[in-house]
Amino acid sequence: WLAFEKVKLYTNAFIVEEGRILLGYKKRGFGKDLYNGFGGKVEPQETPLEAAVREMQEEAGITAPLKKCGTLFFVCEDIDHAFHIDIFVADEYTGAIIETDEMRPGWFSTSQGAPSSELPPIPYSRMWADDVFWMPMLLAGKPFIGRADFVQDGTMQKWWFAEV
Ligand code: 6OG
Repeated sequence: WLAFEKVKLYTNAFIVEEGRILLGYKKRGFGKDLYNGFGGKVEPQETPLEAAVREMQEEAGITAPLKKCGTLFFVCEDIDHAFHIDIFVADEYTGAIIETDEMRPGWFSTSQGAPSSELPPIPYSRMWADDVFWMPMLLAGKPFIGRADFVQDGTMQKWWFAEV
């Protein structure tokens, strides 16, 4: 496992409803050109839940009754801090989904390979390499935890994920 010196708190949040999941195409910053949930850094005065709700509003324009469903820990060789990411999910939301400077939201089918769905399948090949390991647990409503270490070229070198 890679060593790290500091840890920073982040959030990542998803809407999952009626056989579909809302992902955002990241237009800038860390994880640019990848699909992900909505989220970012937890500010010093807020709880992870408060940060998750705020980031969902800022990046997708919607308000959701988010619930924590997982905890992830990432270490990147070229970044001096490790990422502790609380993962949240909601099965409803209010407001209208909007594209922002940071994210282009889109719906994807949660039933992999269902030919009847008009939505595209979850685009794992254009997501962080860890996502395929824990996304099935998120979709199944099972709480999860895990760690992944990424080397300089972005390859996931070592990982461990489990239901809790
Ligand atoms: P901002 O830079 O937008 O926050 N994030 C990761 N998500 C996954 N699935 N895998 C990773 O492996 C990640 N590293 C960071 C946390 C960054 C957003 O990206 C997530 C935040 O939601 C390394 O403020």
